[in-house]
Amino acid sequence: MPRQQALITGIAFLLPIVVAAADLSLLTTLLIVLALLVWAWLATLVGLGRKPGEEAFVLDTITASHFAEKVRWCLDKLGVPYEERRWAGTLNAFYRGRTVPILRFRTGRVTSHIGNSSEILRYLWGTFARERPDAALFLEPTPERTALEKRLDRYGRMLQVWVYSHLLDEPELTLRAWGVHDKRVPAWQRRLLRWLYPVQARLIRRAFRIGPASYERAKSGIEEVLSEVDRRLGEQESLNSILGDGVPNYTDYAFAALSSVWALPPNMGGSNEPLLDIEALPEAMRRDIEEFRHRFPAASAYVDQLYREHRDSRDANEPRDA
Ligand SMILES: N[C@@H](CCC(=O)N[C@@H](CS)C(=O)NCC(=O)O)C(=O)O
Repeated sequence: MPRQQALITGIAFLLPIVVAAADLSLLTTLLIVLALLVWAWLATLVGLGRKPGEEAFVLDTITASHFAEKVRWCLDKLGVPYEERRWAGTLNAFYRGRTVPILRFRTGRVTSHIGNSSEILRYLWGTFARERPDAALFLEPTPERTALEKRLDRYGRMLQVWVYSHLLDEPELTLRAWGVHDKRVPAWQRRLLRWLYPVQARLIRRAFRIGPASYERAKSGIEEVLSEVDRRLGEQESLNSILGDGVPNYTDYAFAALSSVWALPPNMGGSNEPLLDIEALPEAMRRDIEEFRHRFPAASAYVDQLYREHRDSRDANEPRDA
């Protein structure tokens, strides 16, 4: 549905150009407008007519989004079926004013949606704590967990600054992360993204104020969180949970998912190969990654362990690279 609406809106925007270029008559133009209105109306009716329960959850994502990975991981752990819809990176933010992940679900006859990974997790807890109490226990938002989650969300934002500081001057790598080779992203978006790259890169630079000072701030903020996690894990006998709960909870999955930006696990997003090859990364980025691994061995071993033992290759058989 959202893609169909985006398509109808796109056509409506392009229509004046088509009318001028093809010198269409008033009657033809009116008929096209009428057809578009009927199409939009039918799409709405089909949505209303769909039985509740069909397409229970739809998760909007982009190829490389550590915040989307956090929600995806928790949905997988919860064991609820969902359909993932991948968009090309940056298009949602700068042309629709939305970030991913977005969770869409049926509430009665209508479809509702929530953005922002932490709010999505609260919704899942609210819904499944009663329906599947055992399976949902890892989502319980205790005060300790929500306090850690806030710091982890800041860590996620600092990682965005860090990764873009290293990658924006490497269009091919950035475009790969934004999904130009990902067959699950619609082909028209992948093509559009290639054309728009210089604009998108500028917008990202401005949005995150990319520069030497923001890079330094982000890197030291990242190291602060890694040091805290490393210390907490070091105090425990086994690597089971940052907060010492004995078994991983959603903050552990969030930490690993957000860290996937530098840990580059082979099965990020339930896939079966790393999104970016470490050897292909800019040297300064590789140096930072080596430093994170060297200075924070328990934290980085924990990310690897969680990806190895708690992350399935859910969609390993789906087509991925074009
Ligand atoms: N606080 C938000 C942050 C989400 C966010 O920054 N998402 C990025 C991807 S990691 C995004 O939507 N980028 C824009 C886009 O790709 O269109 C959350 O927790 O979900």
